[in-house]
Amino acid sequence: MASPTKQQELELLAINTIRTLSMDAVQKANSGHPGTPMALAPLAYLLFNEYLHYNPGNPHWPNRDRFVLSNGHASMLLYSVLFLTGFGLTLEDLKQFRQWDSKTPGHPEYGLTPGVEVTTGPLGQGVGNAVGMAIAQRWLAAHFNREGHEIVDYRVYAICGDGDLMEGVSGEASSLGGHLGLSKLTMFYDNNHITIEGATEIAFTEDVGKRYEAYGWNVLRVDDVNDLDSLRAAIAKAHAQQAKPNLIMVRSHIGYGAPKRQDTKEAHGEPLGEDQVRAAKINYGWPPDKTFLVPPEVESYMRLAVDRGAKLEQQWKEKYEAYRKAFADLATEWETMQAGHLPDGWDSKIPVFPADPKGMATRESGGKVENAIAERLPWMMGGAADLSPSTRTVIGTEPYFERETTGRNMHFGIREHGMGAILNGMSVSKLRVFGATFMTFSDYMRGSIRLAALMRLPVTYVFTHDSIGLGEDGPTHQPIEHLTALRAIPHLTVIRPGDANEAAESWRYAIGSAKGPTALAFTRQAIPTYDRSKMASAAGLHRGAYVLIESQNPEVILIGTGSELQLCVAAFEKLGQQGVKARVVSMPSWEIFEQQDEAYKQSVLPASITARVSVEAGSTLAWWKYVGTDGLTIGRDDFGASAPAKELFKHYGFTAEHVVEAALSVLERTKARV
Ligand SMILES: Cc1ncc(C[n+]2csc(CCOP(=O)(O)OP(=O)(O)O)c2C)c(N)n1
Repeated sequence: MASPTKQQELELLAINTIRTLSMDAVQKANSGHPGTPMALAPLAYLLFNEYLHYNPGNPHWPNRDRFVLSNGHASMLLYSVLFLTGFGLTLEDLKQFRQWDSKTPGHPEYGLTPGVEVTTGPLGQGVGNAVGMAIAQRWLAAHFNREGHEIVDYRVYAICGDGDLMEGVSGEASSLGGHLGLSKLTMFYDNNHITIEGATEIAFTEDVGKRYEAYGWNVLRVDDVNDLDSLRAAIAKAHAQQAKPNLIMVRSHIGYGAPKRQDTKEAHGEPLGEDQVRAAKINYGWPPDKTFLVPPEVESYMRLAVDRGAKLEQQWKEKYEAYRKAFADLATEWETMQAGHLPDGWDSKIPVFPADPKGMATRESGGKVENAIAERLPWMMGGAADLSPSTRTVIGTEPYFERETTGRNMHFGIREHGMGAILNGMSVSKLRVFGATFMTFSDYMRGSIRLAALMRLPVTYVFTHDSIGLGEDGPTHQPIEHLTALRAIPHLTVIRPGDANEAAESWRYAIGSAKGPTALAFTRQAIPTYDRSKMASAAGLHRGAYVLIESQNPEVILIGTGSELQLCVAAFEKLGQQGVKARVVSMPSWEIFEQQDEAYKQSVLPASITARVSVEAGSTLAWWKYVGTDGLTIGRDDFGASAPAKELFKHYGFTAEHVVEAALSVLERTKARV
């Protein structure tokens, strides 16, 4: 074999720097995952040094290539490379791996570490995110590029492991990615045959390559991750075709170079121990007693990325200036979108719904409002998991996003979890996105919703059929605990509007005000549209809860949400006829209400009125927070049944009479105490 060239020696030195920094950081933290960074260092080196277009000086440069580390436990791989390429991480940051307040947490976190495109760790999600990013890339290119003015031409790269590809969410997203032919996406599969419990053979024996071929991906194989030329050849093949997403299956050896750890499950998630760290370093030709060693020639070589990146962005900026001159309106749109702002007048078409005792389902009113916003918000995009005729979420004027077309409607297929992860990838790409399904299936996408919340992404979920009120489909389809479970997710705003005008405000909030994801809970069944000249304005929704209607000096408060608000209004009338003074509070969103100041909260739910009844067709578990120990909750803590909605409501006590009864009983209770 020919002796290595100077360049090859430098490359190997850089790769071993990535390896040893990762090992040392894990060892110092005495916690983390050393094995995969040691194995994948050549791939990360190659991508960041030869392929990815990025600017460390501006990690937000809009036309940068995206990189997703779906196997987020290998975070040190990414941190080492981000440090070496000059993203602003310091050696000290690496030494603080997994420590309080550091920029190098256990798993990569979006918004915390420059260069981290998405939060990963829950396996499989990153694959969905990458598919979403590739969808967004294609849409943005189609929408903004003009002949001779290609301002969007980036690629999306991802690395994933066995765990990612065992998770269902990655299969869902990959299936859709293949169907759509997302050729700008190149994903590397770290085929190392090891997971936490041992060899993958214990639970994962399918032919992954064949599976991905069946999904419609271009599958390539590299026998040894250390063979940079083979990697280069595979990437060249991937880039040469424009019909399919690429899966490059790369054989690697976890814990590479550590004599007692290589190819073992222990290498996955345990620090190597001082002995094995030393032994691996000796194998790499590294000084065994030096820690966090960065050879100066490696640092200056890898830091070339800074100048390279600045030049790339500068070239793009020149291109963009020409674009701006030629297409001023599009450029304004692009800049507004990139800044995370909304176009002027984005909400000017939102309808006001006239009072109507028969009313309409909030899925219906919600659909009209969504369309009114989409008309004025060109980068709003979304779809349903094969339920759009029921969720009413199609943007009426738009084609679909398909292999050959780039409309704003998506067919996600029956893939709720995949939809959730894809939405996150689209959202970090600056699109304003929504995804719809029946509320009961929000469970299927919960993992992705939680990550949207963790990342504070302004994704909107449209969850229709939001209670037993969906009727005949029965208990499998009737959400019970879902509202409570969704409310339990930090930074997710749940809104359950009580009539068409609240539905309008709920969308206005989701697009205009939300600082994270919003779940909109819409009914299947019609509910009355209130006469707002006689009741408070639906704009009260923006305070989470508000007094809808009341008698002077009320003694009892009826709190309702969604379809049960009408029961509170009816009970209010009946109580009035009996001389009982009540207040009806519409409480579409707990989260928004919690953000109000104490004075406002007290004005809606004064401590002095402890006679309170909540009415919501779902779990009562958390309602005690608002009704207190004197109060009563009317809800449903058991599964529903298959029957017409009206009958279910009657059987389960969702009637105005029952609300009246409860109100009288809490009043009696509180009066007895006085
Ligand atoms: C959804 C989810 N389930 C479980 C885990 C815990 N977990 C972290 S890594 C891992 C094994 C991953 O194996 P592989 O992808 O082969 O990673 P490698 O061992 O190659 O680093 C598991 C089960 C997780 N992070 N996410």
